[in-house]
Amino acid sequence: MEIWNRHFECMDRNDLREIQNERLRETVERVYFNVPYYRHRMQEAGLSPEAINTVDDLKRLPFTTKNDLRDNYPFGLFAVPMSEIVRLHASSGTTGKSTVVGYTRNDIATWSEVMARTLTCAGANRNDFIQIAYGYGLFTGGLGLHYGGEKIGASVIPVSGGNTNRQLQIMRDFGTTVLACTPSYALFLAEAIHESGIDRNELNLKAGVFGAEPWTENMRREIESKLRIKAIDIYGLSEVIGPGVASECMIQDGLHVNEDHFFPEIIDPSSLEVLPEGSVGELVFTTITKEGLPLIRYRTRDLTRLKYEKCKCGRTFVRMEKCFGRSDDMLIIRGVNLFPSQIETVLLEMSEIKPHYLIIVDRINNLDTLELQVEVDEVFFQDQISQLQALRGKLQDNLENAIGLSIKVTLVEPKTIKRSEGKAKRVIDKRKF
Ligand code: DLL
Repeated sequence: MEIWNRHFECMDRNDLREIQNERLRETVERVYFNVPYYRHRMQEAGLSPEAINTVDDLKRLPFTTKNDLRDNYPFGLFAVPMSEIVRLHASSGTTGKSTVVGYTRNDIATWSEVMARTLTCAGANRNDFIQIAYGYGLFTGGLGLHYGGEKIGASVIPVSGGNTNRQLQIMRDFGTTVLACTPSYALFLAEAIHESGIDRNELNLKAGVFGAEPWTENMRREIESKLRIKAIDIYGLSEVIGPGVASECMIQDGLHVNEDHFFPEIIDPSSLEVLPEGSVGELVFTTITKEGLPLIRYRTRDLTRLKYEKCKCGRTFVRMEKCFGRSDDMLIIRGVNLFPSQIETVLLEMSEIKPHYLIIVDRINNLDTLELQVEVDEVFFQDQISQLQALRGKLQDNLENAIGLSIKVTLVEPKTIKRSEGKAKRVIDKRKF
């Protein structure tokens, strides 16, 4: 099994700790002097950069959240002048105040490095053809995989997401060996191959690098047997760098975190205390080499557990388990992040609609579907059908503009959506994770 960067990926953990401590000190100093937000937060906590010497001191520092990024939209947490930024991405789903991330030239080099490790973890090398069916654009999936693929010298096919017939044609004609997309799209493609009558033996596929949304071991088995490939789980988030934060190796027993760049902690999402080794909790990252947007103790909201034993593959980096879920209400639909509050905001802006609603998420033919049932105001419900249809159309347009996803809207009579006595149940997620 090849390892892209044996020096770091198999490093003695004591030596790694030294490097992490040194890089953390540099990062803390950088944010203190270059980002007023962090300077104020540290001053409030009575901390100067000298107070942070080792990763054990991290727990004294305040957390950073998605809201902090939004409050400082778009570039307020950047630690370098814009002339140093060579790339911007933004997290999917939200319009207006989305979270914007910036990369310096060195950050792009780091990203390519961690993606080269990720692809090598999946057994890819310069002889491979990597079909990138993650979306290109502001989403980090497409370009992240792209730079990693080029770095290992593979033949990169930047087809981007969608257009299934074209995906299949390319897969067969170009001889794709590694497929990169969301796990749900991989299953969708598997079905499409079956229906198209293409014989699996005409394809050269051997592995897939799947992530950007939660998926289960069952889904993995299904993808592996339908496509006859090794399905590798890859994890990341835009704020930290994009894909490339952690990746499974061929052993498929946890995802190696690129700890020389991203320092992980596990906290209790309610008490915010750091939990003992091996506990399940919320994953928090401090970036220790990033220049454009360094983040201190960024709360991912993803729930998992860390294992520190050395892996059979020889890598010594800590492994995170497959994500169990999230500690907030964010949904991931066709790879797009969606908070129910985004839908509510649109509803509250329209007087014809009552904010009694239900969001129904399902997975039909391996593709996520999104439906909104919403009550119409009594007065409007008396209207003619054509007027109701116009209202439905307007609501659908407003929603699709706001969330960047197609959604089926169903108007229902006043008082038909079940009222709840406790916490309102706004979302029914029928997908089996
Ligand atoms: O999804 C980056 C990415 C692209 C990762 C391609 C892997 C492959 P965001 O759009 O910012 O970034 O969404 C980040 O997606 O906090 C998790 O909740 C979820 N997520 C990402 N990878 C996985 C995974 C990209 N392998 C959010 N398993 C994260 C479960 C995942 N959830």
